[in-house]
Amino acid sequence: MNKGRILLFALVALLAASCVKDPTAEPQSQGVQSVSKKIINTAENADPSKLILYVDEETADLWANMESVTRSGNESLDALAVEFGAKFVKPIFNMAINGDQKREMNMHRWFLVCFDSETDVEVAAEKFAAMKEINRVEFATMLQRPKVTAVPVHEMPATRADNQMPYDDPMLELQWHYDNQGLTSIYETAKKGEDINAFAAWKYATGNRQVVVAVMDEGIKYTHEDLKDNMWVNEKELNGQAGVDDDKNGVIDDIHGVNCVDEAATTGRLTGNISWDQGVWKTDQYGNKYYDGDVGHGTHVAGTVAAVNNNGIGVAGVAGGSGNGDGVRLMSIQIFDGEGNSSYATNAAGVEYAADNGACILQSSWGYPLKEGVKMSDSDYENMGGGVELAAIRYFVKQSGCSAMSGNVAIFAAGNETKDTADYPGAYNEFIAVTAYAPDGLPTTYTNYKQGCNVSAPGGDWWEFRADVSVKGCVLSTIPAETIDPSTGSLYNADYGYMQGTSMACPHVSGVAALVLSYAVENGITLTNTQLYDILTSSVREIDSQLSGTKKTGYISSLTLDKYKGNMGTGKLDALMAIQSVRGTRCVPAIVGKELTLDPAKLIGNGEGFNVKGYGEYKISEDTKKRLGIDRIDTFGGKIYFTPKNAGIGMITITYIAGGNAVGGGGTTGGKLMEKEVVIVVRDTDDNGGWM
Ligand SMILES: [Ca+2]
Ligand SMILES: [Ca+2]
Ligand SMILES: [Ca+2]
Ligand SMILES: [Ca+2]
Repeated sequence: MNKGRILLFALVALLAASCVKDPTAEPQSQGVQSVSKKIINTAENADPSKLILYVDEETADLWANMESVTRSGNESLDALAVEFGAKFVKPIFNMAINGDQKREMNMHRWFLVCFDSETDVEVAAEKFAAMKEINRVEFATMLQRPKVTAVPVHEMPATRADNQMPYDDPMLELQWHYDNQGLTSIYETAKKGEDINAFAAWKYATGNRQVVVAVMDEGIKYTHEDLKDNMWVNEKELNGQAGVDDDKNGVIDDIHGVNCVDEAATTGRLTGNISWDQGVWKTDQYGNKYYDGDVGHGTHVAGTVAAVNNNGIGVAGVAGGSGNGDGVRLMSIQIFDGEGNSSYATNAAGVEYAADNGACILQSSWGYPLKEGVKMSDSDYENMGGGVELAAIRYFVKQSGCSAMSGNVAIFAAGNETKDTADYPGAYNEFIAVTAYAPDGLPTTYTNYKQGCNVSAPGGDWWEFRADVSVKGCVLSTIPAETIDPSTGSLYNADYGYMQGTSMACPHVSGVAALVLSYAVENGITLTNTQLYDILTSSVREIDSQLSGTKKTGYISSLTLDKYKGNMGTGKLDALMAIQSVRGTRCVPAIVGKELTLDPAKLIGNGEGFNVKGYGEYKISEDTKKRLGIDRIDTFGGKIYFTPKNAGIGMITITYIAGGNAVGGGGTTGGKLMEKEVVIVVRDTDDNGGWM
């Protein structure tokens, strides 16, 4: 087992400290704020040629219309621009689209200044911060590349019987994260049912073209055989002229999304050139060669959200459709390109692009960890800089990219530093941060937990006991074959591969969010983004009862579980429950081997016993009976009784009489006969502390 492959699947950037309140707040007292307090972060890990400035209203208007970088109309600022060799000053946000709302959110006041390479930006920052027109100065902190590698696998024929599988994608049976059969061939301690319950959910929703998920990551390989049909397409650019911004959205030739790195590094401009296989070989200080470049992270994440389902090839995606051109669409917001990374400034522009071009979910498997030893508090986060990025994400959340939802949602990976705090920005209470569990339903060794973490999803785990099969406990998805595998130095040369990380857990939640919205679109239901957040964090199976003692994670290593108790978020996201929540269907917990009583009076309203009577009739599918191991069902006094023998989730429709004591003669008068769908969630143990 190559140790180098195992760790560091997070995007890492060191943080810097100083002190200012709300990232976009006005200075508390005009003119007397000290220079140091206006400089939010440090130049560590920042783009050395740029500064991000938040300016006052007057300067914002001057700079928006400046003739040249040294002729803005403000002589003292112009003098500074000359002194430090500023090449350009440009607004970070595109005020030509939705400008009124952006102005209301003060987005017109953020500017990017680019300097000559000889300029000392730290000195420049001091000078700019000393100007009364400048309210904030941020160094353009760069995201750090994901230090990860995929383990490539070639497509292999299916072995599970067709009738056990919802779709014909041959590798779907290896995607335990959708439907975990508890196979030890996949993971030594794998447990049946530790998955997002996708198969059951797909009976209700599989995807919808109206839902656009922006994947903010490496570029998506949009030509991938198992992704290309679910790519978002900007038709005007597709059918337009090369080199021309045909749809006038500010980006030239943006057919499948934008690149926030490449040209942005020199001009601050986004381009439409998405790539996924750029990189260079470098030599470290000890003379060792290493690869610095794309590793397939973005293509892998995209496949989990929406690889094309039921197309007879490869894998399936959570919201990849049913094989009828009905998957959700993937927009590529490229923040890594070869050895290059995006910074706060270009990230912000990328998020704005997603908002202005119809995305409703921001899938963000990246983040900035807090400095070691720093405990999370509001002020700590504000010390990081990133105010411009936060402004963009807040703007994204306020837009509505999907007709079925007012507002959008942003979902982040919690991070992989095994720390008790989610990475920024997912740690903010206004965004979801996703922790990762292994095929045994227990926390992974790498996942962050506790503060700021909201919900858990499968992130996968290496297994070191049996190296030959260990990788199967990771998440299987699409990868670009022509990208270099950093661990071998040769090309992946395969279209599918395994990766692990909260980066892999996050797209499961984005995928379920996309499924819920697809269901809403198709059933004429409208939600608010707050409701969707609520659905994603409350449609969960509990995890805490499993979290005591230790878990073996290798020959000699083990993981202490108690510290994760209460700290993995609300629980493990269940796609079926999430869709049922939109439908308003009640979920009832049950225990393997224990008799369950379904009393209609307790399933209506708040369950306190309403004036309804059971009618003793029910509908249940043979599939559900078989799956939950229900051999017989008894009815007595209008109640329904049965004992499930297997863990799992199933649906039963019960009949009850509302408003009256009995159905009249022949069933045509008296109380109204009603049907109610109930989801039965059967677990293995009864010490589960009440997941409802
Ligand atoms: Ca365009
Ligand atoms: Ca064009
Ligand atoms: Ca497929
Ligand atoms: Ca959070």
